[in-house]
Amino acid sequence: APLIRREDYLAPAYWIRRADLCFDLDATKTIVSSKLTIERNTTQDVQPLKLHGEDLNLLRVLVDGHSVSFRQEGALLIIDAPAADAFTLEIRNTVSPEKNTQLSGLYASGGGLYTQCEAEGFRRITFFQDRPDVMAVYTVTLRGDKKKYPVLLSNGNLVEQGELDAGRHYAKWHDPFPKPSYLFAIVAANLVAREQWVRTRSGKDHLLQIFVKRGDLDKTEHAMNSLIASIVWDEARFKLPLDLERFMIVAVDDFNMGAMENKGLNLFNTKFVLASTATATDVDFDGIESVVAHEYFHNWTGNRITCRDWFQLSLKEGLTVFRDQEFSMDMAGSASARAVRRIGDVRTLRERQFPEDGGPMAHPVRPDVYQAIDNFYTATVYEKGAELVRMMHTLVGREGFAAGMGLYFERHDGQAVTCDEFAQAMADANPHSALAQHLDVFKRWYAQAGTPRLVAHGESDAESGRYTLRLSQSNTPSAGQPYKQPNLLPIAIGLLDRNGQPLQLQLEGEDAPAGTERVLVMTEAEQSFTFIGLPTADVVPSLLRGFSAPVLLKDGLSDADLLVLMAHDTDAFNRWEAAQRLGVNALRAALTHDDTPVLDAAFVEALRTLLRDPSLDPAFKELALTLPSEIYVADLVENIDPQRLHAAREAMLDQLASALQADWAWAFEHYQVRGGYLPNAEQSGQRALTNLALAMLVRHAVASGDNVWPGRAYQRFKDASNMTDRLGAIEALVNAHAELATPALERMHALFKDEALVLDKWFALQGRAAERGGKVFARIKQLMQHPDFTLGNPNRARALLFSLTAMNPAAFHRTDAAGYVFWADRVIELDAINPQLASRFARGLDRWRNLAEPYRSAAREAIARVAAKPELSGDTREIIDRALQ
Ligand code: B3K
Ligand code: ZN
Repeated sequence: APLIRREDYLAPAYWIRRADLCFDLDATKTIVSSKLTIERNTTQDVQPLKLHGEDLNLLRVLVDGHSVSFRQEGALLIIDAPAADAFTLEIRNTVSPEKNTQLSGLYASGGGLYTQCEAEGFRRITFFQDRPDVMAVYTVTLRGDKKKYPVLLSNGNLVEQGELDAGRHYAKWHDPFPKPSYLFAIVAANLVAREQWVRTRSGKDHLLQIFVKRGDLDKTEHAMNSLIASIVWDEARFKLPLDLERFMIVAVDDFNMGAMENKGLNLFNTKFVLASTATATDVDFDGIESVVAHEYFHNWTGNRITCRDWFQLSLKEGLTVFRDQEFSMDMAGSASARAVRRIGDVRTLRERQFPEDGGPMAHPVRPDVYQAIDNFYTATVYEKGAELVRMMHTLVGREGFAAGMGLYFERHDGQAVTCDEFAQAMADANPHSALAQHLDVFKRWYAQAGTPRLVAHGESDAESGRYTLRLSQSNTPSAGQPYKQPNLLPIAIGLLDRNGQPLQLQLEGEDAPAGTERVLVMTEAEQSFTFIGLPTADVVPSLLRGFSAPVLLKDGLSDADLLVLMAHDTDAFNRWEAAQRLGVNALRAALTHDDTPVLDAAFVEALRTLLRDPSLDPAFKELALTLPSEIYVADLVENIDPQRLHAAREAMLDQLASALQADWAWAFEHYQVRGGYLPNAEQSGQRALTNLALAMLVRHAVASGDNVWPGRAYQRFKDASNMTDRLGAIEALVNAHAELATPALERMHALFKDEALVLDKWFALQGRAAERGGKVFARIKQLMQHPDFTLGNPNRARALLFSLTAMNPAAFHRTDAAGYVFWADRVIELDAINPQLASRFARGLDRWRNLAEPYRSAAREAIARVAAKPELSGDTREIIDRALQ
């Protein structure tokens, strides 16, 4: 496939102002009649009109009602010389939804018809200038069998509906907001809706609807509550009201990602809509809240102001992730619950985005080049993009940020713009901020790939009471970027004395101390900051509080320093981080020395103290008492041996299970939730901690041949009144390889055989189970043959396959290479069905160069075997080629 470059951007040669579409719906063959009102872009010379089309069967083309000469060249329909500067173009074509296993364009799922158009799916419905800067007003008529498709939906408002002959009916929708084609959607299916009217601040009433299959209605309450909360929040925090008379969410079983923000008609993976106490975990409830919010927030950041071209994807995605993160923090409430959310977000960033930025798919937040845009819906564009927005927020403050958003909408509402325009609005609204002063430096974050490294070195001078912090930053080369310039880093810091007391901060040149925390702004490769008036020379710095910049920090703190931070830091993030770093240090040591891996006594005691500390929230304790994941550590170490890492971490878990046994038993009892299930931050923290405690207790019991805790876990699994406890209990059994794991798995399957989303969990928990002697991998291969397994449903495929490659390094990376052989076979198999899903899965070996031998050579061989397949899709081809580059 050709490379598409950002620098080649040209405005379109034609504008499509209106699109009148009519669908004669049928799963085998749907007829699409399109009438487009087109104007030539008169700022350019006259050029041919080129429309995108993919997998379409063309029936006819008319210009102003007359036939016209046209040609088809590859995936383009070209009309060489349209007669006038303004004309109508009528096209008729057919598509086959039931043959569309890619789930992009118009496709069938469970008897209904659904669309997915972002990024380039609209061209799989009809011929169009399928690019985000072409915005049209859509009027859509849907005609179909009334029994099969009682519900007919599209964007905007319903303007007409009625009966037709032969048991058919129709509905006509009009969306008054001009929109790019990627936001177009239709649904034709047998669904029912939960409905709710809400009044926004201006006094307008709006209808909210959540469409699901009959029988799922009782699982939509949480999604509806999340939607209402999102509407209220966006109006309160950013003065952004709901602009639609009707806002619809439709849940669909077969969906390539989480959800899609089509104007007024969001389509959702059922996973992010349906929840009941019996079937969904706290994590699921949280996921629903944040995805519903994310898609709703896109209505302004994405739909009202959209992207000029796909290189600007982070303009809407980074900003909208930031907004949904802030929303979830505000919903969580307390300062501690906010910190817990921040820790979760940083974990995601470091486990997904950092490895991406250090591997073959490394790309800037605003990429310069791509082959298949679907490959760039990445952790970098989303999560790192959100960190860029968060840094701006840190630099201009909460009020300044709101002002920047205000100016952004004032300037660009209704337009398709670039990342530059967002940054400029933020800077212009805050002219005295460090962001405005160093805007060009800040914008390097959009342009440079790779995770910057920040090295900090502190020096005290006892006599003068000075403490000098020397900072230096660097960034390693990445593809196409041999040299990198320094970034603007907002570094939130505090200084503690040896007893953990916060010290007043006064920089050299300042008249008086200004509190115990501040943000240093670094813009150069090397910079020093000198604090004065310190009462002690024994200073422990707490740097990068709240993870104020997405960098790899090396501050040279000793384990003793980290123990001080872990016990006393007022910044909850850094308190957690200190515990993680002690864990990382121990794991690193285990990888370099041959003796039995152990955690040192002081660290174990510090963990015990933390677990017992009555002033800390259980959610925080659960995070602090969880050792750094194998995935995170693998990214920090070169030449990684996944088997050794797994063995070391397992040994340390055994040690923690045994050394803290009495404490785990105490925590398990002490933090039981009493009273009915609520999916809130407080209760979910308690459940998370009791589940961790139970896992530790079962682990220790199985290791020492004791049956009491496994028996209790099995009982809890059987009797649990909610899915979080049930899943926690069965995972404790499965991960410890307890004998009772087998009957528990059988029972869970029998209980939930008709609940697709629970079956996904059943597959996933086996896919990510702690490996022991190859048993887990063998079971995964066996589960491929299970009657409930299918590659055709993305959730199911992800549950089993992605759990292995993305979450279970020890089961995947085997010395006999069987994991890689399995991976290659599945990439090839999946690619023939669903290229977008396959290219995601293909990324499972992104970091092969970081592996030790024999893994590295075997991984390379597997990738090369996939590369040798001539029939690979463009999506998967790009990933595989980059992996080998
Ligand atoms: N914008 C969509 C993602 C579309 C992915 C296309 N391959 C969902 C979201 O980010 O909200
Ligand atoms: Zn999004």
